[in-house]
Amino acid sequence: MHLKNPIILITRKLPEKIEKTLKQNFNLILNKTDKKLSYKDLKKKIDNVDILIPCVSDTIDASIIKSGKKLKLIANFGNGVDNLDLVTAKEQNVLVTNTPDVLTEDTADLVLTLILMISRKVIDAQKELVEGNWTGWGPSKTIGQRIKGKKVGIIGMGRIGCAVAQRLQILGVEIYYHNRRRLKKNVEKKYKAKYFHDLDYMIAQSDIISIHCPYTPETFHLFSKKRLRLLKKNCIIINTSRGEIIDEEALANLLFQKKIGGAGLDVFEHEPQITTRLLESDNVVLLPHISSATLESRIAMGQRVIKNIIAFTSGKSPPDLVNKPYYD
Ligand code: 8YV
Repeated sequence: MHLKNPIILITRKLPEKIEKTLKQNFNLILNKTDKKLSYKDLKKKIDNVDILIPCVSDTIDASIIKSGKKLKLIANFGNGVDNLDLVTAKEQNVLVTNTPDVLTEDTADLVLTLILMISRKVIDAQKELVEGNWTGWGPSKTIGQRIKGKKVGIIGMGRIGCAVAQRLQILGVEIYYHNRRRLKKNVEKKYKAKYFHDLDYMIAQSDIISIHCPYTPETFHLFSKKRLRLLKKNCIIINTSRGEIIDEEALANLLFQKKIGGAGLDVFEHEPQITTRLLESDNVVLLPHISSATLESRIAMGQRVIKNIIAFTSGKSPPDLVNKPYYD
């Protein structure tokens, strides 16, 4: 189906270059202030829209989708699609696309940053200095953990998990992984990664854990209060995937009581709210969901969105289709 002069709603401010390209080809409803649209506003604005470009900060539920009477495509600006009701989209014959691949490397870089920062207590060390408490070098000050030789458990060995494993190799760690499906032998060999079918067994052996699975009903609180208790006393846990995968309150309590080594979190269960106890713990690095926040990633994500829209409006199948229509 060719779609002529579609109206496109972009919920947030995208890179100038991307908005400019879209403007040359389509009728846009922009969000110049970048302020998150309220649920009510979004519902009203979507009424006459053919294509929606939402972000992770927008909850596109059944009611919003059904309010888009002309809605035909949701071209998500992001990889994860847990913010979208895929079932309703499919029922309403609304196609959904995402932006895979283009944010893999930047996300993996941030994982490495978090591992290094926490292992070497970079934040605590800097705090001592900037707060004027540094009295000079001391042999037992700000003692971190050596990374070499540690066991790193990766949960979800997809694109990002593999990119993390690749980077970890130069640090001389042992790489463990747990995945829905075991990787092919040659891929395991490439990343020197050892497969563990039993997640509990793997995490109980790991010194560092990094989460890279998508958020689905099955992975909600995958790290439950009970499972978190299996973590080693010095274990560092990294989450750049989705906050809902960890029981944040249970994790915050463990960190606060120093029952685990630390945490590097770029995502939270109730963004932008953060469990107070996390803020009160000193063995954490907490970031405001910036894993893919580089200009290069953002532009590439936008270009991916444009590619999907152009394919769709010219009657072709968009390359990054997440849900297939019933009539396929
Ligand atoms: C993006 C992300 O910044 O793509 C994802 O799944 O979590 C982020 O890195 C976000 O989705 C943009 O909407």
